[in-house]
Amino acid sequence: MTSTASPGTSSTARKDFDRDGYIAIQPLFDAEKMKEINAELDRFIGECVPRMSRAEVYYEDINDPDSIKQMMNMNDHDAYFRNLVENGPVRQLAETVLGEAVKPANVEYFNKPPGIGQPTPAHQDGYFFHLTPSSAVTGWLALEEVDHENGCLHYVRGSHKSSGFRPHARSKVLGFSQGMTDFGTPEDKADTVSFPCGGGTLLMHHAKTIHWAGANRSKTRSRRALGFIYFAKSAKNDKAARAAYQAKLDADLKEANKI
Ligand SMILES: O=C(O)CCC(=O)C(=O)O
Repeated sequence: MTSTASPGTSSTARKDFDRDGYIAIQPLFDAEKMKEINAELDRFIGECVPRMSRAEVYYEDINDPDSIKQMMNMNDHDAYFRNLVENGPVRQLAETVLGEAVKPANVEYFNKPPGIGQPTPAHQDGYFFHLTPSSAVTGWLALEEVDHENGCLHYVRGSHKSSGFRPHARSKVLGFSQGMTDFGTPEDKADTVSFPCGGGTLLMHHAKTIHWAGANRSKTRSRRALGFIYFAKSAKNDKAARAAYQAKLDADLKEANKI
């Protein structure tokens, strides 16, 4: 069964997060701040994308520059997004739910362009973070109205409590290199919660929380969001393993003419 979630509040954030593996703040940012963030994103695309590598900007259609589906490391390229991940309320929330100081790791852009936006396969982010323990969160900020038609996020409630990771294998979906191979058990289905939400909503999930999203079935609406990744200060980060994984992935995607 898929149910629609009720929003959490910041005062109960830690408790809700520990129980469910995610929280929702609806909204974290008001309409004026969202106008600013969306304008800064447009500026970023015009100014920064031309100097970013192919491995940092993915297109749904490699021949269509208007079909950006994902961007990585936005904080490395631009002071506005660096400040947003390092100093804003998203970081405060990450520290609240993890109960310790965090290291901002990445700002990503997740888009599903109208008509061609692919589904996001079920996965656990920590599978490719290479952290021990896998103590990290992703904040996911809706930049516009998101619903079942354009591809809202779904979480499997409580899935962060499992001891290890579920099995993953290479997925064919650009931007989500690993997908779960055993997703869809009766328990997965019973515990799935969907998050249609308005622009300005912030969802935050644990690195072990199973999540996925549908394709964008709208012919006219995009589905744009930002991801803010934070590692717990106490988690050990195997940078060499992570870099080796990324280098192999980049080489494979290049060979397949996907980037
Ligand atoms: O935006 C999406 O469809 C997926 C985002 C995601 O996997 C994440 O934030 O970890």
